[in-house]
Amino acid sequence: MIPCDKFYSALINENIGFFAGVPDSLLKDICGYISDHAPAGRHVIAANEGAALGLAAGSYLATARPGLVYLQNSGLGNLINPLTSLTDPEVYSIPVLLLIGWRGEPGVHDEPQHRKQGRVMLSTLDALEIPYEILPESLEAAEKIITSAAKSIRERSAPYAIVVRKNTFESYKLQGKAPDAQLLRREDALKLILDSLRADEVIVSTTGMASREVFEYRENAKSGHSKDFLTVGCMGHASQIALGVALEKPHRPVYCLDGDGSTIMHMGSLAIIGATGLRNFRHVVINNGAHDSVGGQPTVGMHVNFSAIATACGYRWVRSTNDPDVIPRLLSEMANSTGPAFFEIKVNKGARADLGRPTTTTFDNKREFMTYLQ
Ligand SMILES: Cc1ncc(C[n+]2csc(CCOP(=O)(O)OP(=O)(O)O)c2C)c(N)n1
Repeated sequence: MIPCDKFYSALINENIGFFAGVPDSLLKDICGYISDHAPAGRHVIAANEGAALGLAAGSYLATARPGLVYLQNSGLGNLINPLTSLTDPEVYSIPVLLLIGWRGEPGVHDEPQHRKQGRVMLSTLDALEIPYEILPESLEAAEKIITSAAKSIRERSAPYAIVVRKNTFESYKLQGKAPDAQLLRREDALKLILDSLRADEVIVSTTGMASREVFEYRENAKSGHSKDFLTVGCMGHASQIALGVALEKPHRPVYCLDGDGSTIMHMGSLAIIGATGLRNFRHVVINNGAHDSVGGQPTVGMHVNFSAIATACGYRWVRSTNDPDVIPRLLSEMANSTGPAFFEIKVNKGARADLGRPTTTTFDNKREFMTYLQ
């Protein structure tokens, strides 16, 4: 396994000192190390992977030094446009090193949302004409890969990818502040929301642990899963899935249970929601200021005035709180409000160590949800 500090030093030795990306569970140790050690202004946890590539391109334009963009392979889709129309040798020809976490590697057990992407990732890189190397586990071999990758991006003035398998990096614990004793955890906030739902209300929950917690809540309550669409993949799009449902079912209240990282990833969607003026749309953003599901790396969530944004986008009922005691009252106000409604609940990051995963399939989930809506 590769120690994160040595990997980071090898990058710095190659004069790759600007970092941007969206964190990944498989890269959590190296992402955590970069978060704690890159100097201010030289590391940006980006809104999405395409934005990260934009940042690295901008840094290169200003310094002539290539940067590193890290991502989970789920984010390759977000990267394709800037890879083909910005950094590509036929456009601006900008060197950048990609560090890609390989979820869904064939032969390695993974969740359904990762399998296709895992299978087609190398052929996607081939199709994009991006050379790559799979990172070996030994430090010495890894250092050689970094050297040859750095040479390749400079000589070709184009991207090169290093693909990272599960368990390649040694563990590194992200530094963090102690939890705020006043705040709930995401799971407790979800419980209050789910407790408050009325019989005909449906939800679309976001990627990561939130959907797993919703699933477990329903299991424990033995209430079935037919009112929930669990967006296990496709990070950042839960609100638009919920909006599509809400448009088609204008008499049924539809809740989107979102995360701050997911909301920020495609924040333009808020403008679209506001503009629809849909009375039955209710957007709850559970803000823990982190990409909690993949290692807890910070988002800018706690620095964003989501309420002001939602209001400016045209949401009609907007509230934000970090006070657990007022959440039930505000949920009940939201249930009686004319939407689009927006409710930000600030919580601590962190989850139960024994949190499970959905035991039903994605197909069951889709079928039951559709049957319920019909
Ligand atoms: C396009 C894409 N990029 C990255 C990921 C990896 N990923 C899964 S969940 C998650 C964090 C989500 O953060 P947030 O919405 O704030 O929810 P939290 O985990 O904090 O509850 C990330 C980065 C992904 N699934 N898809």
